[in-house]
Amino acid sequence: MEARDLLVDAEARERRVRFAGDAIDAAGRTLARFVAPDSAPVVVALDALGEAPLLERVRRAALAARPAPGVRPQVWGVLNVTPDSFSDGGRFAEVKRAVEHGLALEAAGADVLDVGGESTRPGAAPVDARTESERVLPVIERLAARCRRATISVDTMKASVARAAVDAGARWINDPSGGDADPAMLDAAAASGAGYVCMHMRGTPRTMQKAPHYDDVVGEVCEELRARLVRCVDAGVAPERLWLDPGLGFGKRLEDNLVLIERLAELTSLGAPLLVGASRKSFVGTLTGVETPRDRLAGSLAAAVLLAERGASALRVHDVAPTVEALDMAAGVAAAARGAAAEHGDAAHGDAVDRDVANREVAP
Ligand code: PMM
Repeated sequence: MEARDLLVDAEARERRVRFAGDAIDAAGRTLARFVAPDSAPVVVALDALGEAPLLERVRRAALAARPAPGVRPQVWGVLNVTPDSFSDGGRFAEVKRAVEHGLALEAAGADVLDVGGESTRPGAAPVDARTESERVLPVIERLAARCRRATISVDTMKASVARAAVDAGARWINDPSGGDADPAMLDAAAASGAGYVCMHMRGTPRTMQKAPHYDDVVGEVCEELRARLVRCVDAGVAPERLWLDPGLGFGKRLEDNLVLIERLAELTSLGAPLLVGASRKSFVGTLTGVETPRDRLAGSLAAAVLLAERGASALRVHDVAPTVEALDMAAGVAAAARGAAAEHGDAAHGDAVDRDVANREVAP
C-alpha cells in the first residue's frame, strides 16, 4: 500500500471512529425512549459499530438522556417545479407561482422548502441536468433571498444540480438515490457544507416498482442505509450534516411501507436524524381508498403523527398547515403525559413518551 493510501485510510478510519462516538450517544438517547437497552435496535447499533463492549456505553448514554419534552419534528414543505406542477405556459409565470407557493408554505409553518425539478414517481423518465437546473435554480435563488425563517433544500440526484443549488442559496441536498445515481454526488455534498439527506431506494424511479421484494424490510433497509451512511462518512460528509430517510413508496410494497412506519424507531438506532415522506403517496391512497392524491390529507396526517411518535425528526409534506397543527397536538399530548408521569415519579414512562430525536438542531 502506498503512503498516500495509508493516509487516506487513516483519515477515513478516524472519521468513522468519530461518527461511531456520535452514533453511540444518539443510539443511547433513542433507546431511552423507545426500547429496552438490550433489544433489537441495540444489536443493530452494535453491529454498525462492530464492537460488543460498546454495549455498556450505549446503556449509559440511554440512562443519561434527559430530553426536553413537547418538541414537534421539523416540517419540510414539498415544492415540485416540474411541468405538471406549475406549468401555465410562460416560464416567468411558472417561477413566480412556484416562489409564491414556497412563501405560502413558509407562512404555513414549513421549516424547510424542498425544491425539486425531476419527478421521482414510479416509472418517471429522467430529465437532463440542464433542464432540471433551469427549473429549480431561479426558484431557489428567489426563495433564499426572501425567506425569513425557512431554509431551502434541493431535491436532486445530480451532483451538478446540487452544487449549483447550494451556490444559489440551498442549505440542504435531498438525494432520493442516496448517492447511487451520480458517483460525484457524495464529493459534492462533502464539499458543499450543506446538510445531506441520504434516502433509501433500490434501483431507479423507472425500475423500482418492478416486483420489489423484502424478506425483512426493516432489517434490510436498516442494513442498506447503514452501508450508505458509512459510504457518506468515508466520502467526507460531516456526520452532523447527515440525515437518513427510509424512502417510503420507493420500491416498496404496501405492507413494506406500513411495517416501516410501525417500526420506524428501529431505524433511529443508526444514529442519524430521520426525514420521512408519506404525504399523499399511493400507499396512503391504497389503504384509505382515496384515489386522488390531493384528497389524501387525512391518511397523510395520520401517517405524520405515527411517524412523529416513532422518532422521525422531520416530515416531508404537501399540506404544511394541517400537518403542523396535527404535530403540535401530538407533541402537546406527549409533553403532558411526560409531565404527569414525572409528577407521579414514573421517570421510565416519562422517557418513553418523549421524543428527543425530534429535538436535534437543523444540521446546516
Ligand atoms: N418522496 C418524493 C420525492 N423526494 N425525498 C425524500 N427524502 N423522501 C421522500 O419520501 C421523497 C423525496 C416523492 O414524492 P412527491 O412526488 O410527492 O414529491
